[in-house]
Amino acid sequence: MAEDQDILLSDPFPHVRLIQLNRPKQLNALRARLMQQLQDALNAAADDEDVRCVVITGDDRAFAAGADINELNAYTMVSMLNDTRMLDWDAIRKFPKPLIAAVNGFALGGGCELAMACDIIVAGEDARFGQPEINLGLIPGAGGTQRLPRAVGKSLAMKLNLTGEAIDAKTALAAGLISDVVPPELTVDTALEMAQTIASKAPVAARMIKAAVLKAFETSLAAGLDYERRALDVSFATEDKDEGTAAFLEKRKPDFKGR
Ligand code: CO8
Repeated sequence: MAEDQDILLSDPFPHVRLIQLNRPKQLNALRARLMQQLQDALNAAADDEDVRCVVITGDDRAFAAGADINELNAYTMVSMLNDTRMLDWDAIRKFPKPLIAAVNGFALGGGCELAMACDIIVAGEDARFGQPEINLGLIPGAGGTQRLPRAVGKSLAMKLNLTGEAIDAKTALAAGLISDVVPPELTVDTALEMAQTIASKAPVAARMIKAAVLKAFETSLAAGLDYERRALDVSFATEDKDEGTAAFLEKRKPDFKGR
């Protein structure tokens, strides 16, 4: 039954998978079970050749209000050391296909980190992004001190992490944290439309572009440019490159197969 599932899966358009976090009463707090189901869903989407782009969303009130504080309350340092949840976060980090977060309402703590682990964030005007872990005597554990400064710079990242205060979607857009702000009722549709556009492009190239852009955050410019060049060389071995260039010259739409 749907209520038993912490996440809901659907394929609303060809090649597009929608993952909806499904703990509305708890503002989609990321309990271990939800994170495990999310990992399973992403692994399945990664293995499914038919899936070319994935959208993760919550509901009207919250994308996710962070880790489940009931679980955190019971945790000790030793249980944290033994916790396998980081494997779930690794599955998100290593997900090879384009991943879009469609955020309405609260994206706090682990919820903000989950959105930031996606490749693109589309937000409703009512979205709120923040890292309130400091209010719990904790620090972020899935990128709040690492991805946030890379996205918005040191000063705003420090402010959010040290004050625990959230920013609205307009501020997040101006800071470069997100790509689009839309009326809340259009957030998921906008993300799905973007996903369809991405899914209509060459899938192998899309994966390579994702990997290359992520490299930009992890390496020197020279090493990143070398990586990009090698990936470009490899893209010339794909059937999609033959199809894409031929379609342009024949003045028709390309039909990419992901090969
Ligand atoms: N965990 C558990 N339950 C939650 C959470 C949460 N994070 N957030 C909200 N809820 C529950 C509330 O307890 C409440 O339950 P009930 O109805 O049974 O009382 C229900 O959701 C609705 O919440 P509120 O009544 O509080 O709704 P409000 O609109 O008044 O407030 C807020 C909304 C401001 C979002 C408020 O709920 C809040 O501050 N939530 C906590 C936000 C937070 O501190 N998040 C950070 C958590 S720590 C974290 O994410 C660390 C990440 C580390 C990642 C790596 C892990 C291994």
